[in-house]
Amino acid sequence: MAGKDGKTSATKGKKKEVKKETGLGLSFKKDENFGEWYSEVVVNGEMIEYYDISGCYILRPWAMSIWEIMETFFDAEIKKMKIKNCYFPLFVSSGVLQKEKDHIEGFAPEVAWVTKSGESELEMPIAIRPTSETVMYPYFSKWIRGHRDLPLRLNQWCNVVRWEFSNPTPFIRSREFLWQEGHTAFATKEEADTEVLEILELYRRIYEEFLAVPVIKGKKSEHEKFAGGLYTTTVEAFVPNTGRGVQGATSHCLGQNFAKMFEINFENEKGEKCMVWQNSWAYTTRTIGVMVMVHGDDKGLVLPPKVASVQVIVIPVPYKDANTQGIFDACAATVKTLNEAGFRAEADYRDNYSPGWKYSHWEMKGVPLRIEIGPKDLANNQVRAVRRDNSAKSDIPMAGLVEGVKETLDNIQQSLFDVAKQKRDACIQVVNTWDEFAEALGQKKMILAPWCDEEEVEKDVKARTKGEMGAAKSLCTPFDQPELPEGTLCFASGKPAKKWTYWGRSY
Ligand code: 87F
Repeated sequence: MAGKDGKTSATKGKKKEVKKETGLGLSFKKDENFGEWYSEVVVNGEMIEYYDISGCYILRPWAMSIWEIMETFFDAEIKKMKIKNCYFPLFVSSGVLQKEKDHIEGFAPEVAWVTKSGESELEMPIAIRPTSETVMYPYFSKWIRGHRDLPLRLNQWCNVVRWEFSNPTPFIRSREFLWQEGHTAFATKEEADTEVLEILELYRRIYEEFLAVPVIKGKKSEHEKFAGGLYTTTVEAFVPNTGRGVQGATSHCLGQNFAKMFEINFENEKGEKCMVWQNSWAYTTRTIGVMVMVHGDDKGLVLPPKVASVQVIVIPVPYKDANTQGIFDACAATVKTLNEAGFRAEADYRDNYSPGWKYSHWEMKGVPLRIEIGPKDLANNQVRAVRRDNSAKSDIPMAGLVEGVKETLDNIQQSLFDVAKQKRDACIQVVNTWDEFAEALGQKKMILAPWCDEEEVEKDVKARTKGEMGAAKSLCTPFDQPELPEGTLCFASGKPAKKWTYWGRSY
């Protein structure tokens, strides 16, 4: 029977069980009901609050701090590449937005418009940027005159709005999201090509080194690339629980398509008029959602130390007749030592919660390492350390605190990546025939298959796999290509295969 809250008595019973212990906990299990688990974990982990407009979410400090850590890294890296930050307006006039008709055509239904101020209709509706090509490129045309104005390399950190209609999901698919968008112009294609890969490598590092999420670098098919560009490169992640690929970030070479449309020309050394070569690239707050999906567990979020705003939570465990002040002082000293060594550590001194409640609370929030200090630890001049990722416990002598914590956090970071990679790799299936492909898709695999690289065949794959779960599509052609033996045939068309490509369902 469904209860007041719409849950069946079975799920309610489960919830009660968890609640009895600590007052915290998740009512859904990651392996049993992934969708509900995800919604619950981002809310209970205090990353997200739902908002009264569908597809819009509040990013709470716990999520925003992760975004800022990635931003600090990426911003410093692009500045080393002489890319400069700027800010263009949020609003786009309809004339400018529609200037590049082909590019906007397919996306038009997702563009949000402002039509009124107060009670009066605007003379012309104004669009809210879904991306900034059409906003920026008229000014590229104005600012670029001669070869000395090149390269022009700009980036902006901002929000964009895309009025999506399908299944909004916090971080993964929201109607407003945060991103950086880079837009650059060069005199030569070679320079543009080089930058595409340099940026893609930074995206790989964000996923693998910061979020501990393995990704595959590759090229999008003609069908899946950004239609306005020349070619699209991507880092593709995979969520084993749902068997879906996720486009993690993209770095496009736009070629000269936009230069032609927006008349972005320059005079070269010989005084000849030339068109620039352009790139654009972006990563978004989706990164955070992928991280949650990959590492989270039945106790809540699991944050990699490199992006956790609290890496170590110190919890006093006083006993009735023990030296409570001594324990609190040891906690404060521990936090101070760790902060001075550069770790993000905090203590939870709240006296209205029990240590057990605090353990669950910080586990839910995914703090990588918990330090407990009780009477025994105080007497032995040590702390008890408990890892979030695998629950392993160890005693660290106070004298070796900094070294011990450093080693443990490094180990957690590496281990999260290794475990995620192992799970991802276990989901990769190499197939050669349609039957093998269909079977692997049914098993939620990420499929590596030899392909003839024809757009019609990809459309056909989509059509043949259409169903409740969504169609399969090409995810990317990995740069790292296995050997393709002479005479290998396409899994879908039976024609000679040209390359190995990853396929699967995706977000
Ligand atoms: C939605 C509405 C209008 C994606 C849209 O990937 C336009 C668009 O152009 C649109 N959704 N796109 C493609 C964005 C391409 C490109 N823009 C700069 C990027 C990286 C950053």
